Amino acid sequence: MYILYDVNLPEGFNLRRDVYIRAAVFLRNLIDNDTKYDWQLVLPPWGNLYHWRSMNIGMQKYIPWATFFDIVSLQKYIPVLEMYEFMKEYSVDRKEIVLDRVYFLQHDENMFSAGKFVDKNEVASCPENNFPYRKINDKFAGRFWGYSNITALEVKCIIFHGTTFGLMKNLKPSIHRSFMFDHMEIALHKEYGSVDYWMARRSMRYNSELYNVANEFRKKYLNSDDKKDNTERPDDWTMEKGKRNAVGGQYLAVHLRRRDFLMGRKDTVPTIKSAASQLKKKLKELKLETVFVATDAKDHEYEDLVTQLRNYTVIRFSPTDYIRTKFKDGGLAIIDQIICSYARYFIGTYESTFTFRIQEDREILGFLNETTFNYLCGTKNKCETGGRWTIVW
Ligand code: GFB
Repeated sequence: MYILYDVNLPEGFNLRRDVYIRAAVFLRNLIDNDTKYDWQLVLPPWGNLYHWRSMNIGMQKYIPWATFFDIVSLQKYIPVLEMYEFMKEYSVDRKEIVLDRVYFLQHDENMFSAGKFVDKNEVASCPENNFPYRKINDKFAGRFWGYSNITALEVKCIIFHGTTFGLMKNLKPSIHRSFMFDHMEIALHKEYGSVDYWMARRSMRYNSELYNVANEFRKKYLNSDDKKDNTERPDDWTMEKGKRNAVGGQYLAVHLRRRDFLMGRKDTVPTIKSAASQLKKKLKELKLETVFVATDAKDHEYEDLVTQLRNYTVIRFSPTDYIRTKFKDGGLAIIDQIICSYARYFIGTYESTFTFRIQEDREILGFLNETTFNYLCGTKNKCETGGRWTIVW
C-alpha cells in the first residue's frame, strides 16, 4: 500500500520539511493501527520551489530526497521510498503510473471566517478555480510533481479540518493500492512537539556528504569540531539520548532572512545597520570574535553587514561550483543550517521556518535553550520572543 502526498505549490523548503513530519507520523500511526497491510510513504521529489533560483546549476526539479537526507535514517522511523523506486515497483513498464485515488484537501473557509474550528472530513464539490486535475478519457491528469506519465483513476475533493489522524478513515486498502493526499499541509500535526514528532524529526538526518562539507568548513574557518564542542553523537539516531551540555564552536551564528521577508514583514525584520548593532552587542556580551552568517541577502547587503562589523571576523559559506551544482539551493540551505546548529549561540529571524529547523537541530544536539531561541529585533525595536518548542525524548 502506498501513500503519496503533495504540498501547496508556493510553500517553501522548510515548511515542506515540516509537512513530511506530519506525513511520517501519520504513516507510523497507520502501521501501528493496521498491521494487515504493508504501508509505505512515497517521498515527493523536490523541485520547482519559488526560492530556488540559482542559475547554471542544472535543473532544480525531480530532486530525490537522498540529495538532502539520509534515507537509511528516514527508514528507521517509517518505510519510505523515492518516487523513481515507487514507479519501478508500481508499474511494470514504468510508462504509465495510475494512482487509485487522490484526495484534494481544502480548508473550510466558513470556519476561518467564523473563527470556530471543529474537525471536518467531508466530500465536497471540487473548486472551479485553481483545481489542478482534469479528466481526460477515463483518467485524471494533474500536476503530479511534474510527471506527465502519472494519472489517477479518481479524485475526491475533501473539506478537511483536523489532524493527520483524521485522514485514516479515507483509506480503503481492501479496494485501493495507492492514495495521494494533495495539499497535505492542510492536515495538522497529530500532536505538535510530541515524542512521535521528535522521533520523525530526528530521523531526518541529512545526507552525510552535506555534514562532511559543513564539518570541513567548521574545522577550517571556525575552529569547531564535535569533540571540542561537545556535540558528538551516534551515527544511528535511534541510539541518541537527550542531553543539555553541548557547548558549540567559538562563534555566534545568525540567520538573516531577507528577500521576500523584507516585504510585508517590515516590523520584524531589521535593517542591516540594526542587525549589525544587535550582533555587536551580543558578541561583546558573549566575548566572541566571530560571526557566521547564513543569509539569502543580496551581496551588497552582506558586504554592508561585513563593513559594519569590521572589528569582528564575519564569514559565510561560499560553495564551489561543484558543491552548488551537486547539492543545489536545497543542499546549500542545509549546509548553512548545519553550521548554524553547531554555534555557541544562535540568533534567527522571527517566523522563518528556515530558522525553526536550525532551532530543532540545536535541540537535538543538546544546547541550552537560551543559546537557541533568540531572534533579531525588527525595525521600531519590535522584538519578538517566539515560542520555545523544546525537545522531548
Ligand atoms: O525555507 P523557506 O520556506 O523558509 O524559504 P522561510 C527560504 C528559502 O530561501 C530556503 C533560501 O529554502 C533557501 O533556499 N534561504 C533563506 C536561504 N535563508 C537562507 C540562508 O540563510 N541560506 C541559504 N543558503 N538559503 C517562508 C517562505 O520562508 O516564509 C514562504 O517560503 C513565506 O513563501 C513564509 O514567505 C512566510 O520560512 O524563511
